[in-house]
Amino acid sequence: MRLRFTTAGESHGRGLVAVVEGLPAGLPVTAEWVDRDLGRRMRGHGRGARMAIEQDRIEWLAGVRAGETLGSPVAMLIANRDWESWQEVMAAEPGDAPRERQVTRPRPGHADLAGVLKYDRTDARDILERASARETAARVAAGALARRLLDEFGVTVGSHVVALGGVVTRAAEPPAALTTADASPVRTLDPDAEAAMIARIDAARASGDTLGGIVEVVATGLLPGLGSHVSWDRKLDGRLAGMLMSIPAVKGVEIGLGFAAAARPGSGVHDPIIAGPAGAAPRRGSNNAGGLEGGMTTGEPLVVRVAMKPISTLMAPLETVDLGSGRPARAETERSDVTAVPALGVIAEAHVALALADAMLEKFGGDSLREMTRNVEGYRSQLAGRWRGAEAAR
Ligand code: EPS
Repeated sequence: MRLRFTTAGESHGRGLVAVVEGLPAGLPVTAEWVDRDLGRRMRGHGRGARMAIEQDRIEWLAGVRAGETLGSPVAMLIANRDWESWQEVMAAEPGDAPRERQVTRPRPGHADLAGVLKYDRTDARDILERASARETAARVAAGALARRLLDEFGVTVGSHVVALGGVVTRAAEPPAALTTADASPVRTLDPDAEAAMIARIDAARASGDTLGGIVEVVATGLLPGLGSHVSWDRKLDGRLAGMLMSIPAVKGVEIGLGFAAAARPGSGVHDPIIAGPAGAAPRRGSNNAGGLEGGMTTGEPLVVRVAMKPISTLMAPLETVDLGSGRPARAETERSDVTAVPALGVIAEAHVALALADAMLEKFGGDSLREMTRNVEGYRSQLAGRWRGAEAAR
């Protein structure tokens, strides 16, 4: 990987940290740019009380000077405002771990049980603090820097919700601009579905239940040939799917037609290659491939769908076992969200941006933005020259 990132931080600890390494020097960045995506992640009908407490924004810790990256690792801090109420429970220095806020009744579907067994903990808080989807704020901050790099090359990444709680949208045009879906409280482009989704969320909240759904991410402005067919770990579809499957509660990823392609004959799946005017690149008759063939971008929009299960903290809790007594119990009811599907779109965008920026850096390299730009321009003219050459040979 050319673009590496890691995060640290517990949900109710002091804050979250994101470290991004591999960005070229000279990339203009501002905290405002990163904060915009952090703000988008916090919204959405169905979020819980925590989002009214937090006001996620970054503080630069390293790697940026006078509004430009230095080529060194970029470190960002997102403070947890809620830390104020959790300082004692989450204190780092040695001492008796406070008994209040202990979690001993693991929630089915959460990391609680497997985590305490694996890490030999008695309090599932030691697990859930890190397993909490709060950590995705740091991923979104990292993704915002990747998006900034893509932006230099005309690549956009947007998303919208296509299903929530069983309500499915009518086939919609992919979002033309990043912010199109942001106007909707559930980040959907279908107004009828929007009303039905909101009603489902309100009903789920009333009955102590939670909801999952599906988001679609679309990236445009891509050059053909990002990723590679030559080795399994260089295929861009695998890299994208791996990243997207790492988002908490995600259970499925589809590219283009996805699972539906398996039921169609080849003639109904593959996108015809149609000759353009003399000297111009050919175009595709459709984009069922979702912008990827042979593990490489085709130059068509990248279309990826991500499915999220319902959040595992139910206010009407499921059956579990108390870790102390081994006896049957009702699962823990931590404050949580009814759904985070609208936020999932923003988080998935961040991962798609990170995967694409990584693939751009792999192909075009460069220690500075200027060097990378030169390399991109060189490839663009090489591609244009190919079709001009073909015209001459006609
Ligand atoms: C989460 C529980 C809730 C959510 C949280 C994820 O937090 P809390 O336990 O503080 O009420 O709000 O999401 C975020 C804090 C966030 O930033 O997305 C969980 O248990 O996963």
